[in-house]
Amino acid sequence: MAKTVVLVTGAGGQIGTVLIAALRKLHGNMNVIASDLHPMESNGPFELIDVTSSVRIAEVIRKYKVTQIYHLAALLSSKGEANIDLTWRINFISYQNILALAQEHGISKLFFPSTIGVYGPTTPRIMTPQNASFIPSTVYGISKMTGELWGEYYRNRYGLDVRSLRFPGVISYEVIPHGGTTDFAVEIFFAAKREGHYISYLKEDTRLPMIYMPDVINATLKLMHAEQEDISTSMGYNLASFSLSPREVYEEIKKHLPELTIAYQPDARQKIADSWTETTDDSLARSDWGWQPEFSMSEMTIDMLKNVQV
Ligand code: AKB
Repeated sequence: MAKTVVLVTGAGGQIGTVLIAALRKLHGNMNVIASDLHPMESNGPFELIDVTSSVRIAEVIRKYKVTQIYHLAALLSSKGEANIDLTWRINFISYQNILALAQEHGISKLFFPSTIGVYGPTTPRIMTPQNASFIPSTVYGISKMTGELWGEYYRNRYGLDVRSLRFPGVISYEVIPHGGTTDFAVEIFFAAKREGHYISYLKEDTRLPMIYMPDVINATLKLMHAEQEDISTSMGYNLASFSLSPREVYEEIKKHLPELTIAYQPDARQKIADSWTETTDDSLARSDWGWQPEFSMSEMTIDMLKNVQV
């Protein structure tokens, strides 16, 4: 059997930082190539890659004889609106190139992180189905939905094994995310420990789907290790864990840090959050490959407060 050699793009980001460690545990440090636009610490091979250069990606695939790709590099929803052309190039054109390279170089599996950002104002807000009316209102959502469709096309036309998840807002303590609409759910933990006060850029009752990092890693690895015949789609699987609003997470943290205070000053991100949904139906992920989240909102809160370093 051929050795598994994994390339991870965007390895310095919120998910990449933690996923790299999990993949290296599984496949060995030397068999997981971290790559990012900026230098980063790495206890294994690292390559500087600007994902908009398909020539550079091809070079790295050839150099290490890469067999699997996790393409994490992306601009998130809020930052994406500040430069829509660059976001389209990074989020979609680079992925389109990677699909073509995967086909050309016989890549055995490709992971594409999608997002709740693919939902839009016409999408049912409660228990969003796997397939519904998805008309995203951000370039981030448009690029990710197009990416999902392109991945499904490659699966149907060329048999490429593309796997994808629609991640909710990701909560973690290792790296503070920037440029997203769900960032408040991480920022509040750091602010709670540092200043004892948080100013939320969303209204108090804006509820969004969220997930804790250990469940992100579990879901990704479980999906990527599922038998190919159990994967019924290369579109992103809906992935649910818990939902929370700024007030709900504030009240949960307050149980442990009673001095915490909060103020609400909604900004442009409110409009993006309002176009997304509150809860999602992830029954397809559960029945296809046995998805089951482990962390509730209260368990996540306890773990975050134990681990956030300020
Ligand atoms: C964002 O807020 O843009 C991301 C996401 C939900 O995909 N965290």
